[in-house]
Amino acid sequence: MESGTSTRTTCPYCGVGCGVMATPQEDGSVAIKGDEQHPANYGRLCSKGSALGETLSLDDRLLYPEIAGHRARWDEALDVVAQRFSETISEHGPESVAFYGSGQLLTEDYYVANKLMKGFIGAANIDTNSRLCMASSVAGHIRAFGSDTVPGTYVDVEEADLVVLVGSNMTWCHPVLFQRLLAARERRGTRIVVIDPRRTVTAEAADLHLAIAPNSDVALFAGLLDHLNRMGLRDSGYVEHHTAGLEGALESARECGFPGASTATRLPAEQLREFYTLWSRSERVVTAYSQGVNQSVVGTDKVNAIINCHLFTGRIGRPGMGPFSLTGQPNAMGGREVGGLANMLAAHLDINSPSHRELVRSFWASPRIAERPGLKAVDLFRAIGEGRVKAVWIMGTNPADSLPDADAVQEALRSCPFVVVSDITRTDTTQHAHVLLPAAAWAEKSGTVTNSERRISRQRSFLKPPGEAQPDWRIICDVAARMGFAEAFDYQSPAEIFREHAALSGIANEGTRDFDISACAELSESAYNTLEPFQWPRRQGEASDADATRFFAQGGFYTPDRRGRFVPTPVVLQSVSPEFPLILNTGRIRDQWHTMTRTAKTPRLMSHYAESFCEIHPDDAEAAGIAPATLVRIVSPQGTAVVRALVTERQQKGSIFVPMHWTDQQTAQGRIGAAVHPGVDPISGQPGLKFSGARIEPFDAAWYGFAVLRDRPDKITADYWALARAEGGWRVELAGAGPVEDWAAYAADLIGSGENLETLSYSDQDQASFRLASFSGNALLGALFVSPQPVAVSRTWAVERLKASAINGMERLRLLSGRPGLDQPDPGPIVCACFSVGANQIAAAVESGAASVEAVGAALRAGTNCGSCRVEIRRLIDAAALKKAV
Ligand SMILES: Nc1nc2c(c(=O)[nH]1)N[C@H]1C(S)=C(S)[C@@H](COP(=O)(O)OP(=O)(O)OC[C@H]3O[C@@H](n4cnc5c(=O)[nH]c(N)nc54)[C@H](O)[C@@H]3O)O[C@H]1N2
Ligand SMILES: Nc1nc2c(c(=O)[nH]1)N[C@H]1C(S)=C(S)[C@@H](COP(=O)(O)OP(=O)(O)OC[C@H]3O[C@@H](n4cnc5c(=O)[nH]c(N)nc54)[C@H](O)[C@@H]3O)O[C@H]1N2
Ligand code: SF4
Ligand SMILES: [Mo]
Repeated sequence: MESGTSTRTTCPYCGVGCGVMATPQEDGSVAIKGDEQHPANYGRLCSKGSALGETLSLDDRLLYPEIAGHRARWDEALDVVAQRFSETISEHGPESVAFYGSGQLLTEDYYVANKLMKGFIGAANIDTNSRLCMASSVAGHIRAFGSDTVPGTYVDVEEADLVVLVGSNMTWCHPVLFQRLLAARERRGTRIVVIDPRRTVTAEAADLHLAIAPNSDVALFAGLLDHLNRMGLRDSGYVEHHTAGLEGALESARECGFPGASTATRLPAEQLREFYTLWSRSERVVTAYSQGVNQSVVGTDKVNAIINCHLFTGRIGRPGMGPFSLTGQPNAMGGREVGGLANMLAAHLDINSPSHRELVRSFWASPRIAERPGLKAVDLFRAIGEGRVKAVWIMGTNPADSLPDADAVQEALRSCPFVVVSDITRTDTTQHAHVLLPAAAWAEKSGTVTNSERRISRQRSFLKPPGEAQPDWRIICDVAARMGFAEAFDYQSPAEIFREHAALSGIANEGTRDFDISACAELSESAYNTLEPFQWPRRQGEASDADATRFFAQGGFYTPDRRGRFVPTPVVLQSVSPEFPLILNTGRIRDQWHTMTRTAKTPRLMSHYAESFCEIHPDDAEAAGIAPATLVRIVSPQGTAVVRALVTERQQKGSIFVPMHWTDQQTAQGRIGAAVHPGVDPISGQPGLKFSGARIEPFDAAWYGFAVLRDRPDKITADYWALARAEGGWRVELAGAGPVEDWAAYAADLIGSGENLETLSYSDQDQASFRLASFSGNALLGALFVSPQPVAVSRTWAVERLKASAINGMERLRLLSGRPGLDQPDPGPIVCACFSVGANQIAAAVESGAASVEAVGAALRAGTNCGSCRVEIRRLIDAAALKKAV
């Protein structure tokens, strides 16, 4: 793409699906802006979206195919993949091979992968990381609606009087939608309720936070249904004409009732009552939910307990109301449309229906079609470990970290006779690959994605793939051709695949299936290239000017009798064992994306949290002998992880929280997936990633260290380390269980050594504390701080020294002492990633009179770009006010 030309594309991170304008610059960088015309974001971007330009560097990218760790030609690599898959199939049958894909693949990639597996290999062993993400929503939708349909739109979030966020940390995970909600609240006084065992930033922004006991959502909503019934709030017309099965659901609701809900959730009665009253009185209510609902062994029941309340009151499919599953990944929804899950067929057709199977088979003109559902993610990797699946192709996902019981997953991959991985960089998963295929990345790929509100948007390439990287759809088609299916996979462009996908959605549909984009079946290349974002359905022959599409206001469900279903949701209490008495909850932070293969490339995004942590309630920390900022070992029956202790009352007693993001690429023992329990919801097969039994113990550190480094170290020798990119270099946290003999030698190993370096060092008598800084000319090459306690050096300030143009005299001594001078105020931990504004700077602005988030923004710009940090700024203002009051 010529520099200066803007391309309209879509953000590759969350399911909000924001439009992005990417403009390559003459210096090789790319300017990123929100697309003002895109109906998901109208120009806004969050911290991750805004930093996309910084993730495009080619260091770490895979540039060439590899076989057994050695560079190979594409035709060699593709031959090996096709041959090994074909051999395995002919020897052991089609179910001995599998694909494991991702909600981050584009619809076109996904479509061909699914077609190859289900129609040509003839098994349904294609599953995806969406199993870890959306499966319970899909199953809940299908149980209630007969189809996997999200009834509402983003506009509903803005037009509601009450928005209930269940198990959603929307401030951090769907930031632009959250900003839209906050703007709507300004206009219309929307009430926001957050249901989350933790006091998250989202909970702090809410009018009411229900810190329920983990996994008690079913009881909360069963109790609500009972309350609605007692209050006579049934929409009798709707229930009578459009639904079935109410009695069973009411019975389980009655059994639970207010007392049951109260016991299970452990909420104060008046809080529970307040919530029930609010929900009852607000006709315009949206109940939006995410992983606190889906990632549970009772996830599908949670989904249906929520939907039951909406069906009962007829609050569905009309402006400002409805249940709303927030999809996680940029194309989780697109993956569901093409049938990327092992228990689905393409185009929302049913794999269990012989006529649907025949319909797809004849449309594809394929020799066979999968006869039954395939293995779901957790079972799939178990089958690999047990040798039942002998060849697997992993695309666009990192199961060695993101699956529960992740050490067992690594073991399974190690034992698997043939592993193919398509990725853009090296990960904990790629190290198990017999064949490694370099995929084109976001900036280089073209296709479509579907966001949480069923809106299909184009992703458009604006850079050439580096080295020999290829788009996923092409890699899959090339393998298919080599397996003997050239004709069926002879696509010349993503548009051609999209047309076929659209055509399939309309075949024998006639309103019997929700997913229908048959109006796009004839789309020309140029119409595809200029395709504007649109919401499905878009049926052939129907006007395409609808600015919002909704489902089910007038019934019309996709069950055989077209009635929606109430589902009984009995309350099953979850418990932990005395040996592993804490509930380990896992999830996300604001500035990282999953296993960090892209977001860890940007210093800005690494400055919010530079290492992993474990939120622990002060009482639990004390009982386990864990002091703030020390290291904690999390132990479960599955495995262990070591991270920093973050002692906070935001965490409820009895539970701990660890982010899912850190891997062996960034830290020594921080893969929390290793400690996560692999139990799944029996209906959806989705693992309960938010609830594992665990215990915590102190990691006995003989010493702690912190270093800033200009160059990435080749190797880090420490029992604990966490490495992060920083402006001008790297920062690393360290700790060791045993003594280090020679700190100067240790520092030289880490920082680098050379002839022309000037080194200053300091150590106390028993060598328990040690500091060293190395300079090359005027500039800092690296500094190491060691202490028997967690190192008390300002990280932000020390990191800033790396890019200081000249450090001389006094400044060198200050650096060694780890204390900023008065003329170099310490910004403190970074709060606003967009403008790199630290907590100390915000506190100083508050001290000098900035009493609102707006005033802080006016003084420092903090919070004025993406807005994702505004709740954290509010928290600092409130803390200062509290300090004044006491
Ligand atoms: N910054 C960032 N944003 C992302 C992503 C990312 O990696 N980083 N990933 C994207 C993806 S794929 C997804 S799936 C979404 C996930 O988005 P979210 O679901 O919002 O994020 P999580 O942090 O996984 O979990 C949400 C909350 O569920 C709470 N929770 C735990 N147990 C329970 C429970 O029993 N009941 C209730 N009610 N709540 C509970 C947790 O405490 C947590 O705060 O985020 C998307 N957006
Ligand atoms: N403990 C715990 N575990 C969890 C969760 C949790 O809350 N707690 N959440 C779960 C959820 S909701 C999700 S969605 C998963 C996410 O987990 P993963 O899917 O494993 O995480 P990612 O880091 O997004 O992995 C995407 C991979 O695709 C690569 N990639 C990027 N672009 C492309 C491309 O265009 N083509 C190809 N071939 N590769 C590409 C990236 O480099 C990266 O290695 O994690 C799940 N695991
Ligand atoms: S909210 Fe942020 S991460 Fe999600 S799509 Fe928009 S810019 Fe990307
Ligand atoms: Mo997800």
